[in-house]
Amino acid sequence: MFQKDLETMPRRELEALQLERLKWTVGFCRDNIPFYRERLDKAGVTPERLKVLSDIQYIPFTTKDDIRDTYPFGMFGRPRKDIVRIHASSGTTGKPTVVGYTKHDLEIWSDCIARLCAAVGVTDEDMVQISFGYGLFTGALGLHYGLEKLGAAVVPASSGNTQKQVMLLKDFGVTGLVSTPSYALYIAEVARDMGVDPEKDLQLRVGLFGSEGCTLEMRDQIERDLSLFATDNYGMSELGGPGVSGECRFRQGLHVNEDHYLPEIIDPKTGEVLPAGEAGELVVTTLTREGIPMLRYRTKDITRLNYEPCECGRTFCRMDKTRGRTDDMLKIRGVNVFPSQIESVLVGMDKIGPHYQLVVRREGVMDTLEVRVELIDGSLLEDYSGLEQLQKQVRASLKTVLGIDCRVSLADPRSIERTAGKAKRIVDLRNQ
Ligand code: DLL
Repeated sequence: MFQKDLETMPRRELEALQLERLKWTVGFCRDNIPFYRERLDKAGVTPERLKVLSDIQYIPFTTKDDIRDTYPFGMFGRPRKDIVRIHASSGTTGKPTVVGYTKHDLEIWSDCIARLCAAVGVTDEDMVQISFGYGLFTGALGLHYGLEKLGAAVVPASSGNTQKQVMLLKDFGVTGLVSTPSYALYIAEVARDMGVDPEKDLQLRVGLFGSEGCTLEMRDQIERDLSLFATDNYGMSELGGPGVSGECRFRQGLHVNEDHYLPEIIDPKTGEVLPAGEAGELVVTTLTREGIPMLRYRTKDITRLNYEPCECGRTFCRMDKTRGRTDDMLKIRGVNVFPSQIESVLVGMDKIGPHYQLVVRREGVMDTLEVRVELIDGSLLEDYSGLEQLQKQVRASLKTVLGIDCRVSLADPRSIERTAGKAKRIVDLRNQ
């Protein structure tokens, strides 16, 4: 463990530390950020009023719109001279949400990342290739400094130029890979095309994946394709980036770095806090951030928290792999459908590849769903009855899990776009 004393702190002590830090954060926000001062005054919240952790419920939520409305630096808690790094969300439309870091924030960020890397057994003997795009995106630089802090050698490959990625993995004898799960699959595909057999020709041991969802089925496929042990890591720009939570080697949920992030689960419709163990929207309060502290930030990600002790000895609670985002949930003929449910059906099915796309259309007042999957073997396109049979089979499997019927189209091998970052799974044609 990278910081064993902190990572295994008894829960009572941890909760006392969280309360102390929550009070500090509320005081810091009131003193330094006019946006928060106004909100907290209106709600009558002062640090002194927070007697127990559950008093957090009196603090109003913060949303992405709040950050956008104060674009670019209106939520910063420190003057410009104390900010040493800027990142921004990967949002493709509108203004990005901007985050700033003080030196202290960067130190803590690296600690949080180093913990997650150590939790999968990364050491100073490892060489880790970072195949996230370097830039405003938090993924690459976040992992970069955390891995260096741990003493691992970093190969800052950035994303794209996939043949070169494979060459570096092979020639350098890289032992760890950092990327999105979908890009990892693509790297494996290109490696095969280049005649590189990951099991024999590469020395990859671990993969730290994140930034997008990855079902267990997809994880199995990545592990098979790249011959490594994969973990899931979660975070978001508004909370500083990766480092909020990640899996240990037991992979029974993602340990939240609870001394720096206080998680809650709420009912996304009512905003009511849900009891431990229930699924709902994750809300996170930062406990030590100065650059841009967040009070009860609504992540829109759906998950569940588990406070049972973990076999690894860490006392930090674990969040389930996220089920999806409240804004990615599709409502098809009245039934809620998450892309992750579809992924769990498709990935690993015979004859079809792991890449897929979901096309949503509006027909009348109903939304309809078309699931596009790729054939592994293009010659099946000539075998009409085989094709029809496969289509039926995919459709039936989807129906069993989703409870609704959807259209299935089988596309040519490799016809679905590959990306070096987050995969674009949903094609929404509803407003066209
Ligand atoms: O994706 C930060 C990050 C970088 C996390 C590298 C992990 C590794 P954003 O671009 O702001 O930040 O996107 C945040 O991505 O609200 C989730 O919906 C989704 N997301 C991030 N990690 C996971 C994950 C980074 N492990 C948004 N599983 C979040 C599922 C994830 N979804």
